[in-house]
Amino acid sequence: MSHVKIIGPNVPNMPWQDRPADSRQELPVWRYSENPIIGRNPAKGVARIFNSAVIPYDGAFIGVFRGEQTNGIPYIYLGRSKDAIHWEFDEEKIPFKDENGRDFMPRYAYDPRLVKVEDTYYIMWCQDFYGASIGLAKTQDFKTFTRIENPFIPFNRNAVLFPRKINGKYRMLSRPSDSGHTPFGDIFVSESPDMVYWGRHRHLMSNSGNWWENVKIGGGAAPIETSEGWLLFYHGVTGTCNGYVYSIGGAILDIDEPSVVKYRCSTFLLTPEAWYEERGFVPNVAFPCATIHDAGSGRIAIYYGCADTYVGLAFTTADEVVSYIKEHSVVTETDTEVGIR
Ligand code: BMA
Repeated sequence: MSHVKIIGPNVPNMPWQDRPADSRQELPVWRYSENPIIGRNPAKGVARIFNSAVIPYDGAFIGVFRGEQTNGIPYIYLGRSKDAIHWEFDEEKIPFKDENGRDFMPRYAYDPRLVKVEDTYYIMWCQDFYGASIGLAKTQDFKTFTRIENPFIPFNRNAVLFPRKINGKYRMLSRPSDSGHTPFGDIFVSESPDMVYWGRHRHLMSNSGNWWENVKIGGGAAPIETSEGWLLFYHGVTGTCNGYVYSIGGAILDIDEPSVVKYRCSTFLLTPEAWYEERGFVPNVAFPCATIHDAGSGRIAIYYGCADTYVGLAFTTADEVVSYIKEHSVVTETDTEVGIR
């Protein structure tokens, strides 16, 4: 019996696996036993797929996938699946058009997110705009993809749209950064009346004193609306003598004023421990980009990039993860204030 309600559609055909009986894990999130769900060389001309986003569509599932081409340049590919575990990818890159109907192909495109607001699906990713910045496009049928103007100036990464308007406005998380492997970074939330003009920027949360997220943080999956507030899975990064380590964190944001953090988990929810998270092109990366969740059962499947090489799947329930976040919550002034100075 679920106490924390997910507000949204029922998706009874979502992927699911019960927590293994022999799990010694105290954390509320557990890995799919058949991970990684997408292995190396998954499509023609694509060496690796990771950091990708999926969504229920037309009784099945569709997704936007970061495909690292064999020339080393990342781009976004469309994939389809009946069970959200086994995926087939289009051979061609997503054919964006601009608003005048002209072909548009970013020089590179990575870490896409896919979010439905009302009857439109929005894709947001990182691309070159005289420096790394956010690219944005919309589609209603996954056949025509209209690129909308870049929402923010460089440098910025990790854009994540909320799945509904809040007080009549679109809201988007992003992480202002630098031109390289940014050694800092907080999450901000911006609003727009029309997906074109963005403003009323608010600070959401900073990197924290928690060791696992003490270098930078960035938005992950689109926030999930629940009876406790917006449930956000994000990534938190720490630095070691061998490079960055990316873990998955969790927070609950105020439903009407999402720049206010109600609860923020002081421990990670998942950190690189499995071979496919520890070993790959960039070791020790767990990078969440999407969830599929079912309001009826409260089940949540988290899609995350593993070691910049694979896609992994992990599970939790709204009840378990929200209670855990609340029990382990530590919030500071920069979390709980509205975030304008
Ligand atoms: C970040 C992004 C992610 C990547 C991560 C680890 O800066 O580029 O795409 O997963 O680094 O390499």
